[in-house]
Amino acid sequence: MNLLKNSLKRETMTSKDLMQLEEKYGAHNYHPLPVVLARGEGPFMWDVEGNKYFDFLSAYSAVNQGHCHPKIIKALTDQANTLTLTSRAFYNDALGPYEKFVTEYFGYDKILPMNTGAEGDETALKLCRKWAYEKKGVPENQAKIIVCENNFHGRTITVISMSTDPDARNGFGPYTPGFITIPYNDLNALSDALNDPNVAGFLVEPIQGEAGVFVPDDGYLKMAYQMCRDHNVLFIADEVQTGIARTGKLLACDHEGVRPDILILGKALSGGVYPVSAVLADDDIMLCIKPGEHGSTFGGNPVASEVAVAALEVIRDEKLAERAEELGKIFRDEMRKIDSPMIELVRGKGLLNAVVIKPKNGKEAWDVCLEMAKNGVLAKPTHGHIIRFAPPLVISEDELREAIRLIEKSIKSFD
Ligand code: IF1
Repeated sequence: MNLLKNSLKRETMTSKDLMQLEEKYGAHNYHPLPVVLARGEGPFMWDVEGNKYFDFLSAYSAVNQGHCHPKIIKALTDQANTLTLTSRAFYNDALGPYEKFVTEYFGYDKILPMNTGAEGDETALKLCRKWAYEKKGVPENQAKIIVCENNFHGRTITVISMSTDPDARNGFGPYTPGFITIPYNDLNALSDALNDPNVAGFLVEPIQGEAGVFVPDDGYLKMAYQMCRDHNVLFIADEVQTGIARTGKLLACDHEGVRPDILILGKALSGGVYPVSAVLADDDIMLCIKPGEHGSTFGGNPVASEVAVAALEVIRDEKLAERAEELGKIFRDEMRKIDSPMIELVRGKGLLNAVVIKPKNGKEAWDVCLEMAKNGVLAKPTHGHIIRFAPPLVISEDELREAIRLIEKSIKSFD
């Protein structure tokens, strides 16, 4: 505890010292793996003692382009040395070019720039409600939005009002009204819910990330989109985690040829170097929001704009969607070959994958993750029995195969 009183010299501090600081001075809203990271490059990270790890979380799919990608870092530092923030009270010379670039890239009329994923979701909900009153003719304050059980859309009060996860929700009421919850991957339930004429939108993750990388049946998104269309209901895709090449296509909705009415992006939109999120829609919807009705101090700032353009160029130039598709197949094939009673199921799409762990002798997913960390692979358990595997998409095939060998060694150490 002396350490906490004396001057803090970061270079001389051990992992243990640094973990103690977080424990003492930080809120206890996380339970991290006991690894303290100090550097990252491509698919790798190093801890303060210099141990090297494969990153198989990618900051929950934010670092798709790899850690400290030189092109994105150059965009960040160049712009940071020039102009960082003006607010939207004035124009800036980076926002317009970014808006043109990003709308052409994803094929929408307009973008509304925000910072975090949760803000993107909040923005989409506001936009959907506004559209319902102005265009669909829903009576004032009656709009409803359909959401799915086991969703994850972030941490704000309204977003957790849509949640069915007790940890995310309990103790934070009262909740925002106006949501109808249906089971995920259930078209009959959607069909019933759509009969309510005040329904304005259907908000869905194309693959449920937090739920444990739950991939819906083939055709689910396409049918859901069609049903929404038939009822004049907006199909809103939260691609904060699944978007930007992670699942083997630019968007996970692309696997089924679905073009969402409202698209929410975040995380890898900046390659993980800066909080950048976005809501995309066509004029008919986006222009329902007028000046003064929504915004953010930081949204659309020059640094965010330049970083996002660079991050999206890297995705295209390095063909990261194609890589994710190919490497994802290898990952699932190789993981399914591992002969261990602890591997119950391997699922996923592209490089967004999960392994369902069957506990053995009291050892569960958390213990497997600790063992993997010891062997040089970082991944995080979710719901106690699932491990998510999502490396940066720039990982090479040889590196991926080496990581798989380390994962296999870790799991087999419990035999
Ligand atoms: C945390 C999970 C992942 C998201 C989708 C919006 C957001 C997220 C589909 C909000 C954020 C993160 C947040 C992170 C944990 C993480 C997560 F396990 F909780 F579910 F990725 F799988 N939509 N997901 O996945 O974005 O406001 O955080 O920028 O620690 O809460 P944000």
